[in-house]
Amino acid sequence: MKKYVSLVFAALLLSSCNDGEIIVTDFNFDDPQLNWCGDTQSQVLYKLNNTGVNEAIALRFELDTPNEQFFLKEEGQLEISLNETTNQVIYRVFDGEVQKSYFCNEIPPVSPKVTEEYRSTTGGEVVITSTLSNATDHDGDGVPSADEGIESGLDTDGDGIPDYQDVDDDGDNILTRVEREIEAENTVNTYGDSDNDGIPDYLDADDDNDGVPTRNEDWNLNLNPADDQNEEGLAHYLNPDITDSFTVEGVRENRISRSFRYLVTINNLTLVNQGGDGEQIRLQDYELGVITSPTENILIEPTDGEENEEEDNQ
Ligand SMILES: [Ca+2]
Ligand SMILES: [Ca+2]
Ligand SMILES: [Ca+2]
Ligand SMILES: [Ca+2]
Repeated sequence: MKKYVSLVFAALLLSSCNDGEIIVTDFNFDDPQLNWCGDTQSQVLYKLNNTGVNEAIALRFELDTPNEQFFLKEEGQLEISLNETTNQVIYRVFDGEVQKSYFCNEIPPVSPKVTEEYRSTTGGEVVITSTLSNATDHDGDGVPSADEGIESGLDTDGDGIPDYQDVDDDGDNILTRVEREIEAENTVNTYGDSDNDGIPDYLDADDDNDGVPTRNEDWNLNLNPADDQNEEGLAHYLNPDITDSFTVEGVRENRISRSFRYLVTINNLTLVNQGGDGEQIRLQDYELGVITSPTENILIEPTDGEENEEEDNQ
């Protein structure tokens, strides 16, 4: 007769040995971090525990459409139905230390030996939820996206790149992360306002209010007006007495870093012991763990307002 163990967010796994001895295994792998290996179709997400007991839990699944890897490149959810062939959760206890390479080899190593194995049955569902890792400051310019008008799509310089994705919000060829740190006598919301016109430098296309746009005060035409200075080190673009104007072609590249965090949960997970009496473990809502995608370097080209993203892996 089968024994049924019903657990929600299981902390312990009780398993019976043939001789009746009860082994208490830590099923709640302390570290939520998952490892990944796979090819264009077969994917494995797994984690290991070699503290006190040698155990591993893995989710194997296959992509419907062959892809580089399972990682979604957008926020959303990927749902995978468990079955008994291609998409399965496997929990194993070993007689020795288990290495990271264990699940990534086509042929499992001879040792350590598996002493207990549980496999999931058909019926459960895996949900992989992806969220942006840097959703509070998408462009990494130090001004929170919420303050950069992410809701309204504010585009201060009108280059088609909204402020929350624009590394140079006023289009003056001095990056926002530089301008927001400029120390000025006057400030707006803690950001320096060199000409005290109520517009902080990082949003002001003419920082010294001398009538010459900052981007045109670029004496050496290197797309960086900040390095053109007088002997005292005062940049011409912050010096209202200097009004030389140059025709400057082009803008700084708008590159931002992006990565996603994936939370893997499994609903209605039933694990069946592959040996002995077929003991079952049922988990209504099991959190397998989290994994983060590699960081991508995204180039966003200025447009007339149309979406135009080009991906460029680092
Ligand atoms: Ca812009
Ligand atoms: Ca920005
Ligand atoms: Ca700027
Ligand atoms: Ca200003």
